[in-house]
Amino acid sequence: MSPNENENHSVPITHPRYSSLQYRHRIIEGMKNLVVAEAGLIAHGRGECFDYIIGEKTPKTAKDAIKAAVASLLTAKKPVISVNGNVAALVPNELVTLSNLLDIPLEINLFYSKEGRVKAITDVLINAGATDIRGTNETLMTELKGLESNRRKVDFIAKADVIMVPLEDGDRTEALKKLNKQVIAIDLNPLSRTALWADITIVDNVIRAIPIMIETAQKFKKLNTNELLEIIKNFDNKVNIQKTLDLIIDYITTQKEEAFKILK
Ligand code: PTJ
Repeated sequence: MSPNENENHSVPITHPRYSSLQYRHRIIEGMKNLVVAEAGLIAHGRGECFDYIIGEKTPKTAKDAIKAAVASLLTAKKPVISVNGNVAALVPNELVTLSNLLDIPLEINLFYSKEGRVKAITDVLINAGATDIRGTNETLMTELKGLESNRRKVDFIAKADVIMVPLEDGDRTEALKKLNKQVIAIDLNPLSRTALWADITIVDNVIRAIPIMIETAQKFKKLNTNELLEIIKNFDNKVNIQKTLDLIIDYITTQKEEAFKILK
């Protein structure tokens, strides 16, 4: 669902930041319903700030990373998509569409443990049509080595070879890498530890990146394994992050020139 549809709000549709404010509203509602952690509001604000300096649109570098990510998910033996409160509040339908299209489980994995949160997120995913949700049964959980936060408790992630982590805090990607797992991150901050440790880093907003992943998955499902492996082989995450940082510098330089035209 686009934020312009079916949402009751007090923000006029003509407001220049209408869409952005609608997503804020989803995060706030999510917090009231236990889906989003209190800190999720702050995380969202940090994301907005980074989104601003990439021009609030998907850069070419993110599109290239998305191609490698989808190829990687399609060729993986045991892929999984990790779900936290923010992503469940922002793009539940898109997340479920991607999971169903690629036949990949969604695993709820939270940094902030609080009574009722897993149930609230499970309900959101079920309402969006999810058929394979993991991370809900404590008896199936094991602990990831090298991680002390609540994120250490995992189910299918322990067995997975490729893990997609849309929008999250620092140290889990590092822990997953030390366990020889492949990590795909979506993070608006190209300098975060998650972004730097991941094998494939999509520097974009999850609200834009996941729909593009869906389109890409529809196309790539027609490719054979060798073609998909070639896409992965031709992708260099280090070069891609460097190019993203250059793009940010260029954007800020242009914005500086624009600001000077207004400043007296
Ligand atoms: O639901 P939980 O308990 O698992 O907690 C989730 C949050 C997000 C609260 C937790 O993982 C956290 O505190 O994360 P951080 O350390 O604030 O990091 C979040 C990262 O995601 C930052 O690098 C943000 O720039 C980035 N980010 C925020 N919003 C978006 C985003 N990246 C992509 N799309 C966004 N919409």
